[in-house]
Amino acid sequence: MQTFSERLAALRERHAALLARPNAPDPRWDNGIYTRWQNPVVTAAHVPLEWRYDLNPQTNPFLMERLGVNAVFNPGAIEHQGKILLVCRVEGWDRKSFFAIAESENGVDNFRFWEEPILLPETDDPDTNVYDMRLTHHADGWIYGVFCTERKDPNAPPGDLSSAIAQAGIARTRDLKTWERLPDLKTRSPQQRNVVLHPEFVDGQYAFYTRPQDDFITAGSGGGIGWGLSNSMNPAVIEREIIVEPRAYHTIKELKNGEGPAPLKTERGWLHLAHGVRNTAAGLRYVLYLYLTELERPWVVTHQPGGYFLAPEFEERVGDVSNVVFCNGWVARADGSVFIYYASSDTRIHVATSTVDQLLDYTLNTPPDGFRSYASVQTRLELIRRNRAG
Ligand code: M1P
Repeated sequence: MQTFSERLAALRERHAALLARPNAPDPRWDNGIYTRWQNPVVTAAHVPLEWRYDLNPQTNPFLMERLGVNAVFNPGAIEHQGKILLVCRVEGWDRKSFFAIAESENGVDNFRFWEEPILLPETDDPDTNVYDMRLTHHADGWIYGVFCTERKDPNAPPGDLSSAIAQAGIARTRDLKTWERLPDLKTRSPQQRNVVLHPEFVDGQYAFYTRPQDDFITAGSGGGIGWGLSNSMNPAVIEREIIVEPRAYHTIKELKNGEGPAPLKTERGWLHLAHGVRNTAAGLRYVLYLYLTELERPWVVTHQPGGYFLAPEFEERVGDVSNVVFCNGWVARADGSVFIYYASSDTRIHVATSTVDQLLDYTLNTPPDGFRSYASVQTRLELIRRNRAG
């Protein structure tokens, strides 16, 4: 039997090997739109041993994991001082999520967590759970993190221990180390999730993409991705919310949709990444899609390719919540490359790489959804006949 120190040495060796593991494009994938990478970039196993094990042989002679981590997923992403930083959603064995930063030089491998997770300040109404931070480096100079804050529904009948209220929490930082908590966003909707701050002022105001919803899970009468303006971030209050990117019958976003990361500014407009959800006999299926909006009026959609941009593939299909891909972080670098950080099945984080040129080509030239099988065949026939005429 191994001694405490032998086991610890073996654990450290395995952990170091995982962190140092090089990544490479996945040879199973080639759609010309983006490159999938072989290995997940951050997983629960990447979390430092000091965060999970009591490393003292006196208090932990069996070298047990005392505070295990269940999953690491749905990261916000930013380029900061030349490095790629992911503000990961780390979920403990106790189901509580918290935020922790993992850093990489090249954005595709060697992600390492900073020494400690973020101890996010609470408001007067403490959050039960926080997750899915969207990072926005705003024109006002601050880096904002807008995230979901979840609390038990105070009006739930006795015995109902599942009903919850989701709202948008807001924090800001300049260095990603010190975080100032601001009041939660106020809107007229009973619940909000997937709220994202637009990077620029619009009509001199802060602008938000929202996702109004009737209850914790279903969007209900909340018709899709919304848009609203606020005079201030402290507090942020949206008086008027309009739906700018609606859900639609028999599409990938029939049941729900939600804005992903803050949109990227391109020559042709604001490029958006969102998720769409539909119901199936096997449960909800989450996929990612792109759309483009006007530069001056970021709430006006100009192009929307039909169907999905990225769906769960291979091992991505299985996890805590299977058949899900979700993205709330991407990074556009000065050389035109784009790193898309997406999570699969609420379990681990992957990267897909592309360029602004490729993503724009895809968004501008992929035919929109025709909403009927007949229209889909017509679109496909046009392609087939053009190719045959060659
Ligand atoms: O479980 C899939 C996703 O479900 C929620 O997204 P939405 O609000 O669009 O349904 C979020 O809780 C997200 O974290 C999760 O990945």
